[in-house]
Amino acid sequence: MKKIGILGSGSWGMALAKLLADSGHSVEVWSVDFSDLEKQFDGSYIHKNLQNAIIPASVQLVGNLEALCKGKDMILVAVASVYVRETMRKASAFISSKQIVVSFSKGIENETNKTMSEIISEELGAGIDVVIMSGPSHAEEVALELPTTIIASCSNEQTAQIVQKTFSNHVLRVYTNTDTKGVELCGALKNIIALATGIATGLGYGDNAKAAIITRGLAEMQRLGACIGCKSETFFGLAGIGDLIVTATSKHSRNFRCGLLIGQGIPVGRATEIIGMAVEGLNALPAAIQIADTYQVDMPIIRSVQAVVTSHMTPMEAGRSLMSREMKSEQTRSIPYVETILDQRLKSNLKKNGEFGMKRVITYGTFDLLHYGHINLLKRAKALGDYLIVVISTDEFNWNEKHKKCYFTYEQRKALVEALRYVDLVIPENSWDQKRTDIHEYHVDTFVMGDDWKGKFDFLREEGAEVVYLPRTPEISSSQIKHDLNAAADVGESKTSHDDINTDPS
Ligand code: C2G
Repeated sequence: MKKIGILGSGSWGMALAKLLADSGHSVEVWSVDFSDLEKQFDGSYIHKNLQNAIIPASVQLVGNLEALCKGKDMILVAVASVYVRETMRKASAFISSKQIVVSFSKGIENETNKTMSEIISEELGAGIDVVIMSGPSHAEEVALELPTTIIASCSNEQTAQIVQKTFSNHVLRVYTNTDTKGVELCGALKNIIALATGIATGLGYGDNAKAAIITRGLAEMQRLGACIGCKSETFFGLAGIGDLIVTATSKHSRNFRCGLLIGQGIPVGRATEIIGMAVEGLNALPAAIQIADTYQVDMPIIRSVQAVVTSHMTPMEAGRSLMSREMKSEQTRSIPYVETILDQRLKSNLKKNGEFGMKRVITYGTFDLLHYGHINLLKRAKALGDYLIVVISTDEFNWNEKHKKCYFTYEQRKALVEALRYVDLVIPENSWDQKRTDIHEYHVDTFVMGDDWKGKFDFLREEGAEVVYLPRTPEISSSQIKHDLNAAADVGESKTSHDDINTDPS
């Protein structure tokens, strides 16, 4: 049984309180409008937005933020995206690194383009594991104990598994994932696509249009995700297509319902008043457009929603403009195209602490006879940021500078390293001195090497990069592999020659 504090008493906060209390956990809920919260309940324990669900009497309502946070195993963040920063700033004094913070809020902060987990980490400081929970999970259905699946995403898989165990029961089936960037991007953008399907429905368009918007909307989400290092498979999972389906089609979806009203000609302000709760798609729009501009990503549906919401287009004009775009193949661009474009954009458009707060890590090596020592290094290097650049020594550099003759050529070593899921970009190492310029050209935040190089690259701190030396993996090295293989070959030869003596009939 865990002690759980929930920040936010809206539909999600209360549905989660019911789910966790029914599972036997100790649950407290905090709301900034505590008196309002008490009035809502007046002991009847039925939430105004969850009419058919009884919240267990064991759920405690708390007005004091410190009391809510102290002594809990987990703190759940279930406030609207626009209140996350302020709430976490106030709570930061009462949350320690021994606790797990679980974010249910979805969105991107306008001024900074940061996700909810980035805001939470910024306000709470490093060292606190933040797990993002996202997926096809309407609060209303969870509160009614209808079967639901959801993702628990964290770069620390073990922490995600703790949350998975805590939340899983006959109502909620939790899957873990480590692509936090992709899960949060999906959680933010799917709300905008849901506005679009609502607008289309409000215009009187049918299911065909809804399906088209969902399908092409997912393609837009995935295109943007590819630019900021998200995993493609995340978009085809619960946080991506799963959440998009329920949000873009369900009567429970505030974004869909708000879009419906707008499509019927009701002004945006009035439509949000009628919905009466946070419409996260509207909150996420400005940042989504800004990130799309930064990476020059083609996102016609999201841009059309922006045009309607800012009254630059009527819903009908937006619908017609989408239908009359230039004809295209549905086939996704070839990988070289994406990589070339991505490489150009990353080089030319990246800003320090880039859009969406992406942190870039760089490391150098020969990576000949790729082995688990190399992979351990690359895995840990990637865990220090969001985007890993690996600089591989060319054959010439190895021969002239390191006096090493590699078994695999540069191109072969590059292909092997590029195939690793931790690696986002591979570039050549032609000289010892390129590190200083690489840090600026690729806007690197963190330089990483195995600790056999400890102290050798501290000077890179002058270039504004963090320098990290990670413990080498013992017993394994490319030269060790070559030595062992040669020794085995010698033994084989001597054995064969020995056998020759035995078997030679002569
Ligand atoms: N490494 C490791 N554990 C091992 C072997 C290697 O952590 N058992 C690390 C090294 O410390 C290095 C990286 O993996 O950070 C690549 O190792 P090598 O391919 O041996 O690279 P090296 O020859 O050290 O070249 O400018 C820097 C050089 O290019 C580094």
